[in-house]
Amino acid sequence: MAMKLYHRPDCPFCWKVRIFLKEIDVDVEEVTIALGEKNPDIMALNPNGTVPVFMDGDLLLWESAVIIEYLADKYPAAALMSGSAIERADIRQIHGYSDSRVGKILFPYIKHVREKGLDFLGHDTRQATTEGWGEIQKILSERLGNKKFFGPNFSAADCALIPRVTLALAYGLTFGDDVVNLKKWYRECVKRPSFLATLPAVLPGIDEMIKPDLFNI
Ligand SMILES: N[C@@H](CCC(=O)N[C@@H](CS)C(=O)NCC(=O)O)C(=O)O
Repeated sequence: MAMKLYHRPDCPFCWKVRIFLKEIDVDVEEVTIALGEKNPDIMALNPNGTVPVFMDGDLLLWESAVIIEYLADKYPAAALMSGSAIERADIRQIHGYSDSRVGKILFPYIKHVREKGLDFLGHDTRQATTEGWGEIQKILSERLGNKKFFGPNFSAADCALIPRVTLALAYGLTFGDDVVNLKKWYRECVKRPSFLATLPAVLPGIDEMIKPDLFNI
């Protein structure tokens, strides 16, 4: 039986899984959900009621990090979770940081801009986002050092971070001047076919499609 993915195109958890699926080059049937939609299949399949929801035959998974771990185990040749025990722990750590800390900092800002636009952004959200986003970039840039990617090669951690960073930029945040390593990493990532093939056609609250020059950083 084919694999099936319920997802929302702009959801960073779903987008991460879609990039991963492209990287391992497997076919998956996609069911697309709109922002705010309470899809009855998802409510029946996932006790948390969230996307992504993934099926592979009889297997049903509803946590994006678990989906990624499962696919990495099933398709080890793609080497998205490769390297020594230390390197693999590092990939998992950055993946977790992306899902938790990065998501937590960016979500209130993106939700606000999505619903009300930049003009009405309150002082507290602006300050928390500016400080948090600055700290995140610094930490990630330092973690990268001279490496091209967050793993020994392109990895699950990179899959997780690309949507987060792209959403931050698309909703109006910018890179700091001093995060040279992170900018270099991003320039590499946006060239990848897996990124280009999974870009959402539209982002809620943004009138136009994502502009290609967004990635000319
Ligand atoms: N821990 C979950 C989080 C997934 C999640 O929060 N998805 C959001 C979209 S980005 C969602 O479905 N929200 C709908 C809702 O909570 O009703 C995962 O990693 O899969």
